[in-house]
Amino acid sequence: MTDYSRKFILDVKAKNPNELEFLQAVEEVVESLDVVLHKHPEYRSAKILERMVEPERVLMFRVPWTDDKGEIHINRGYRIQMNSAIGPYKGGLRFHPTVTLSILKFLAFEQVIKNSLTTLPMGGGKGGSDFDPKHKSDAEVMRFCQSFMSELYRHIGPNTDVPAGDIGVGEREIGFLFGQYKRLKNEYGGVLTGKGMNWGGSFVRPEATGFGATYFAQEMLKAKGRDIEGKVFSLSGYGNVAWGAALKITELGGKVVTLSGHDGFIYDKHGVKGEKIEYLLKLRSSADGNIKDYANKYKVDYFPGKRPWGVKVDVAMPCATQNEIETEDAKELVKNGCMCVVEASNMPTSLEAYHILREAEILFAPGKASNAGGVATSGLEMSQNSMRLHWSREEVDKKLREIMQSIHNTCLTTAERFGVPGDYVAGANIAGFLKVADSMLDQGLV
Ligand code: 2IT
Repeated sequence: MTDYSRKFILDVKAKNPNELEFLQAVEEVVESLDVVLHKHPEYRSAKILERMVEPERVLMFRVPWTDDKGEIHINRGYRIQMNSAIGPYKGGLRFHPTVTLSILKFLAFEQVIKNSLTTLPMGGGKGGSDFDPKHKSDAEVMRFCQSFMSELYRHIGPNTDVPAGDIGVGEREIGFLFGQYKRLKNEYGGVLTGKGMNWGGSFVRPEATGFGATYFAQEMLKAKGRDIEGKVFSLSGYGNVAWGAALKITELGGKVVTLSGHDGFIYDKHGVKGEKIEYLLKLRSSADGNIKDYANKYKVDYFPGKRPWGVKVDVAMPCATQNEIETEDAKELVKNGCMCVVEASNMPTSLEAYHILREAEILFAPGKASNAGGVATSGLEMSQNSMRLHWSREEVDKKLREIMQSIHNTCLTTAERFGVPGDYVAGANIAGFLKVADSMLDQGLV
């Protein structure tokens, strides 16, 4: 690493001392950009990277609400408006007790690069709350969402900032948020994505992240003369992303043998398919959401307190959350001859685990590229809202597939151009960065 990059990382650390996840995300990107910054002094002198790690705006607000018994609760709401060089801020809202400023800044930072790769005009943002929707009634979730939007509405809009879902925010929450926005602004528009099909949503948006990651995996395998047909996949999580991936992997002839929850993982040697995939939707809306319930229902092996990465598979696809593949997990994957890791969640692989996988020359797709299908389809939802029309399922799916193929191609050609052929991480980080950086140069010192 050049002195410039080393000093840059130290400065970001000094300025954001407790934001471990944010620092992790920045460090990974700087590792890839070293060669670009070295070759292009104009980005250095314009302090593009220094600007990119400083959010354009951070909103942090009180969210008071009452539960069904009348007790008052106070949560913390956030929106990080990270970068608007190539379009309005765009990115999900996460409702989960682990949400902190560091988590949302890492997600917003990655979102900027991810959105740049989608080919669509979207800047980057992220938001959410430490509110936990688990064990809450619909009425409680509604009151929370209404309170959250009562502050957020003044900061967002179809041409300003367009939030969507993430962990803990699905169609139900988007509905309550949208209803409150409409009531406060007296405006019906594409201010949120992931909307219901009857009120401005897009076909394929629910499936899009999992479908997109599978299309990406298909392209990676194809580039090596292989195919999804007959391949065995381990997935983590059981939510929206794992559900969409299981649907598409199965359709393309692959087999999904694991899923996981906060309680452990299941191994289903016959494959998660058909009705068992639909069952995930039920599991998601149940109060506890233990993956053990799947094991009990379908009589498969259950491993409490463990992650699925020790299972021998061809492709590992993390679909749950950040840092779910750590050093020991990566060693297991290498030992078992896993050929490919495709990140479907955001930053699931720790930096050290990634270095182990890279060392072992395992094909590796970074989430910024491989999970971009979700936000890309959000972009397509925005287009449809702006045009006030509705594309068919086939049309959206075709566009999603073309976008994933384009991202794959961009990663490979960019990696090649900068002397690191086959390095999807470098390709994604560099290509995503360049579009934003050049736009920032064009727009002057902002
Ligand atoms: O991490 C992500 O890309 C998302 N949660 C989707 C964001 C979006 O705006 O659809």
